[in-house]
Amino acid sequence: MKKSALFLSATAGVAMAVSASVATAEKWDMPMAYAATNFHSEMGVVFADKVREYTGGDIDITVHAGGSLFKGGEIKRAIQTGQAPIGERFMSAHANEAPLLGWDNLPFVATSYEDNDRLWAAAKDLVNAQLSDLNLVALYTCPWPGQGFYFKKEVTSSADTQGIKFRSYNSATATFAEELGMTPVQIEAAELSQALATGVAESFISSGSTGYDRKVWEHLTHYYKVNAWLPRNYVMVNKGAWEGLADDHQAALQQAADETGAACSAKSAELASWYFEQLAANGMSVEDAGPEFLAELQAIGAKMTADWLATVGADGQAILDAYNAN
Ligand code: PCA
Repeated sequence: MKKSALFLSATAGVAMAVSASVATAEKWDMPMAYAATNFHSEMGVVFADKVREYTGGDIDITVHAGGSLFKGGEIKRAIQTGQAPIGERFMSAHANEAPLLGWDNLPFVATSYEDNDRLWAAAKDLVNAQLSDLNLVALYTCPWPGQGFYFKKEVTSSADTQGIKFRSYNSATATFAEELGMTPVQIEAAELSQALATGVAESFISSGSTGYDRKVWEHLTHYYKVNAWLPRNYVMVNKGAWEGLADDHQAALQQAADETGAACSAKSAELASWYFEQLAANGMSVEDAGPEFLAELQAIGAKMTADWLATVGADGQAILDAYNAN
């Protein structure tokens, strides 16, 4: 029961308190950035259902997928400022503002779900402290499948990538593109099909998941598996909204979040190769990146990790040291 309902029960009697507690069931809008049919968004609905169940209906979350309530690029700000109490976003998209949040976008550092979990374990406390400074509390995180490159032609080395218009999703991918001689433009997944259709972009890096969601076979022909990193989305709550919850509600949300985070990770791993099958079934060539291209990507990746460490400093080194120690 909410504090306001308790106050009413003291002043206006039990009957009033009962109706007040029903009437004040907390309604939370939850903006999410990706397609409603994407597993991240479906898991958001699972989370909302669990929260309703575990709070006995006291907290009623409505998911708004596909950037329909706030666009992907607006979601964090909306939650920081309390325009929405809860929402979901791609964590490394915030690395331009808080470089530590690029921990999951380090090329070739953690290329499997297991290693990505270990890296998250090493990063979690520092990431949570950073988010707290941004007035946010992370409830759960969930990885995308490994990242590879989409093109509309065969690519065997950076000689083939010069001058290509590249859709980036954060500052690290823009850097990656520039190192390959491409021209980056940041575009939300929700606007990706249109950008490809109009020629604003003709290449991007992502998982098979986003290529599938956006039917990119309508515009592109080649996917090169690289598994460069497995970046995470996270569900975040406004810190004030979180601290204003009664202890039992906090515990209920955390339980729902822990269960959903685990289920979402498992779903991501389960779907990873299925997405590739769908790309191939729709006519795309889906192959491992060739040795020359891969060697170039690895060299760029090493430089990007070094740059990240130089920017983030001791906290970044502490994350990689802890990760490498176990
Ligand atoms: N899909 C998201 C982020 C990472 C991914 O696999 C996107 O391309 O926007």
